[in-house]
Amino acid sequence: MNKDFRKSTVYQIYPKSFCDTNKDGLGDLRGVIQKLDYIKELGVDYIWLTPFFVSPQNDNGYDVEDYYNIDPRYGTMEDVEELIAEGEKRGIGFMFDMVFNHVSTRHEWFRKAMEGNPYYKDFFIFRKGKGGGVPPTNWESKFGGNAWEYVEKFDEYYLHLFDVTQADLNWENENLRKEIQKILKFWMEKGVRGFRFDVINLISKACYEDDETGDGRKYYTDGPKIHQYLKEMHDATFGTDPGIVTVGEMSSTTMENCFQYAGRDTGELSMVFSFHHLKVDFMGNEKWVLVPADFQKLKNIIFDWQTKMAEHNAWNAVFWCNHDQPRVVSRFGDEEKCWKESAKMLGTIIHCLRGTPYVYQGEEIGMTNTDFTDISQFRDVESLNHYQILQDKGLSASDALRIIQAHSRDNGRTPMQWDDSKYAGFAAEDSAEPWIAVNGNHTKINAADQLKDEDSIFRYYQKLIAMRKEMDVIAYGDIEPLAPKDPCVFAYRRTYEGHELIVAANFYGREYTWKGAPDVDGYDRVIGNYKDAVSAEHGVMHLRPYEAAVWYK
Ligand code: TEU
Ligand code: CA
Repeated sequence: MNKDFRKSTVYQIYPKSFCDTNKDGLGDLRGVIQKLDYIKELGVDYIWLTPFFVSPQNDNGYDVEDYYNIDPRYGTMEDVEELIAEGEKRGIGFMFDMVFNHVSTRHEWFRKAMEGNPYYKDFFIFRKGKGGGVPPTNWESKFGGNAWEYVEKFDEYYLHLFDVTQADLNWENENLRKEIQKILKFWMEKGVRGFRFDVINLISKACYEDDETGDGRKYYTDGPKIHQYLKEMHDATFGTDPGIVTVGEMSSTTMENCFQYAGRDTGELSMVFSFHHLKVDFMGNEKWVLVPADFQKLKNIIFDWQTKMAEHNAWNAVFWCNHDQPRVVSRFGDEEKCWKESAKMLGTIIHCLRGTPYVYQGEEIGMTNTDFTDISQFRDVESLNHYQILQDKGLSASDALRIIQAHSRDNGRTPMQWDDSKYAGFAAEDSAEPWIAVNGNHTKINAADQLKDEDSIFRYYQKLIAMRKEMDVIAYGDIEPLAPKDPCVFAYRRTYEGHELIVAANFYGREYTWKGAPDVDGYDRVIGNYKDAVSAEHGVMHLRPYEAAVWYK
């Protein structure tokens, strides 16, 4: 099963929130098997599964205790083998999520390190403090607080860029790198068709110094040996099999580095996730604030990445949603009045871009942010930490909650809405309560209804995914931004071997007349989120609220 990743679409599953088959309130691997026909119906080529390896679940599996075994809460190795085989039957390949920047402090390597075993101690980053209880550097953990944890026994600290139970690995150590290669080969032999590498651009630390102007990220992001490490991993493992697709999650990266990470001939990865376009409702790098999304900035970033990555023969993953992000229809669309139109509009923008689109579970039915009204309903360690940090900074509990509601990763983690039953079909009605509450709007937003409705968001995503397969211009074409400075319109042109695709979208909920639009006379309108055609004549388009349409010639 070798696929062209440029024609492919990936569906991301967060198993814990997808489907629970044994009634314990947690989604599981058998739940994924059960829903493979649904995913097949959508038309995707790959499924990226977030981690289900043995883990204490402090960060929902991104804290891996054992890369070779399955957390019993998710299932068994037999389930994984069956899952891969069942995917294969349906022409769907699996991408597993490999977390190699850190391991759980319960991982055997860390336990041995803590016993004082020097071989394993060097798998981690232990450093002396500055004395008087001052850690080695002032770097901040991404989940809040200082990034170093004191170990009395050694009078040293270990580095954790994420939770205190996620200890960073020392990639300088060749034995560690060999262990990583072993893990990848193990899963390749099981028939895995791809990998997603968690925060992989953080593995090479430049030095351990105070960052007087920031949080430390300049010392560990896109570090000095990162390309060397990726090439080495590529050559020793997945590089030997051209059928394997890889995507690196690149935290706060630069485009120059991505030219190389995801270059056609650079021998590193197939493609990259970058996040700059999802920080347009932040204040700089500060996520825990409430500011309106900056549309101009969003367009600038997307177009900049689109055109420059193309110039450098490098490949993007294109996406709005994942398990770390709020739901896009709530974020950039309108979950109330124009729910369906805005969800389809946002899908149109992503799926016609140059890159491999990723659909996050529930996005294809327009799932929204949570309806949580109390902090006790949230589960994510990052949200809970920052709820406290915001109040320590002087915010009231209710203001802190409003910020958490807008930005929490739990917005993307409520159970998949399969139907309108008590637990949305995520779990049976007589199951244990889901580990995180179902959104009350599942009576209105659910997969069962949308499968019956030809005009649903699901059916629209299905068409978008099929279009990429049918039209080379979407998969291979060049991209030219249109009206990059227009305050309402998101539009671009794709061209390939004499064919042309024009994508136009009104990003807002008010009618808008776009003067200077391209003339689409003589083009076929191939998809749109309103039943009748856009009114367009001689370069003037009248776009209805959140209207999106695509023309082909
Ligand atoms: O996320 C990396 C990461 O830095 C962010 O997406 C992070 O969740 C957010 O920016 C914090 O504001 C990856 C995984 O996708 C995430 O689920 C894990 O928690 C994290 O790595 C640690 O493994
Ligand atoms: Ca279960």
